[in-house]
Amino acid sequence: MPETSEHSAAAGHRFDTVLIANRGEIAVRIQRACRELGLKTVAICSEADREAPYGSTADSFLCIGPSSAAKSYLNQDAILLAARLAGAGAIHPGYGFLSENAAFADAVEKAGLIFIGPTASSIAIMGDKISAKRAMMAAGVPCVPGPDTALPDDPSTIERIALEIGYPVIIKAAGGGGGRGMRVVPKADLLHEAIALTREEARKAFGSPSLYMEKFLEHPRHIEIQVICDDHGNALWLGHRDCSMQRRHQKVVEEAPAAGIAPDIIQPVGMACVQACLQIGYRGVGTFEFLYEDGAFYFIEMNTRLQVEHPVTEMTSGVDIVQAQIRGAQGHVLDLIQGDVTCEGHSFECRINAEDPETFLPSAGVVTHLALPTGPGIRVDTHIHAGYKVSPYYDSLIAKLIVHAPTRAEAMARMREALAGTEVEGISTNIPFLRALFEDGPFAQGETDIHYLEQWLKLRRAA
Ligand code: MV4
Repeated sequence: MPETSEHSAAAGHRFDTVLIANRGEIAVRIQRACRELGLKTVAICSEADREAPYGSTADSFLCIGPSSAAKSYLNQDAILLAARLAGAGAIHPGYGFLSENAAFADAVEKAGLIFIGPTASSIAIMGDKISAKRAMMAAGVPCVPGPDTALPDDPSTIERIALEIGYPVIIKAAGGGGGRGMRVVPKADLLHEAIALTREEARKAFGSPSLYMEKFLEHPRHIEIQVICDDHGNALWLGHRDCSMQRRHQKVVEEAPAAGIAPDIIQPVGMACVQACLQIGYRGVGTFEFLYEDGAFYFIEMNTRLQVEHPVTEMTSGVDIVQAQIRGAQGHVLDLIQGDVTCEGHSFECRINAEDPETFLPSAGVVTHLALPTGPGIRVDTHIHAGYKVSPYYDSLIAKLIVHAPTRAEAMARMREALAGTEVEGISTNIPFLRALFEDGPFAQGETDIHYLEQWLKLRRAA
């Protein structure tokens, strides 16, 4: 057989050095996966992160700009220059920052480097929530009732669409996502004003006035499906997660699997996601977000990046998602098939944030004392240590506490124990509030939805 580029890629020669275009716990996580695969790493930082330990454990470390993310972690030219200077053959974007920026993925490939993620075209399709929905409907993924086209301008046509869907409806911006640019319309006489307001917001925030309309689901859970695809026509789903426990679209606790969803209910949804990946030629890791209400799943968005909460799926599936993602980018064929994927036990993740317990504003300062839990079934993903200075410039996530146990009840008990063994002093954190949440009865029973945490916080404050 002739030696094709595909075969040499399968032998792992596509790159030997990875630039990690991120900071914090995910920079540490990705670096670890690279080393385990025998790859060299290039760390980058802003001026605020000069002292960060992830810099000294990398093979090279470059400061690429001032503290402001716009001038450092979002500075595409500076990152590409750093990759060239340090001899990186690939760039891992992590999550946030440039991870879902199609223009960056394109610029990386044009510079002759590998973007460890989907193609720029897949990112662009999923970035436009209308084209994402159209692709999913075409692939047989169940979606929220409503057209997979942009709302027209004609008022009477719009009214007819809303009546067909049935009130309440929700107006969403095509360029939105993650909770930005949307508005609920409870009844017909509020329709046109809601559309006008959302359109103006969308024009300003996303540079596009394009909107779409869906049935508004009032009490759904947020359930997502993790997929991983190689460049050779193979796609797998690695189970599901429940991410309903969120406040203002920031997830606080995630778990895998979602409680109380029978395998035969989720199975066809997972298979539809796999089918959709094959149909759109998706590569890399991805997450299909669904709303789940009254026993049915409705697709809302697809995330084309590695997610913060990937560890709960790693714990239950046994698959190292970051390693698999990097190997996929090297051109390797996925080394497992769907039949090999099992979901064992139950996993929770708590996001530990440096924030004020009352106002939720980021709490900057020096960590004067740190104790982290250890023991069977406990994992901590973090970049901090005693003496670490939490800067006010970035996301307040300082650690992820992850547990795994045979059953959901045992995993909850293990998380209580892990939280009891976690001490962070010098800055404020949400640890007291996470401890209280893991004592909550309805949460223990799995009786939550996307509104539960905010209602619980409101009641707690009143008490
Ligand atoms: C919805 C919805 C109800 N009905 N769409 C918010 C984030 C974005 N990913 C989509 N979001 C929602 N879309 C329909 N048709 C309710 C939400 C929603 C939500 C979704 C997931 C997790 C938390 C949420 C909090 C408020 C609203």
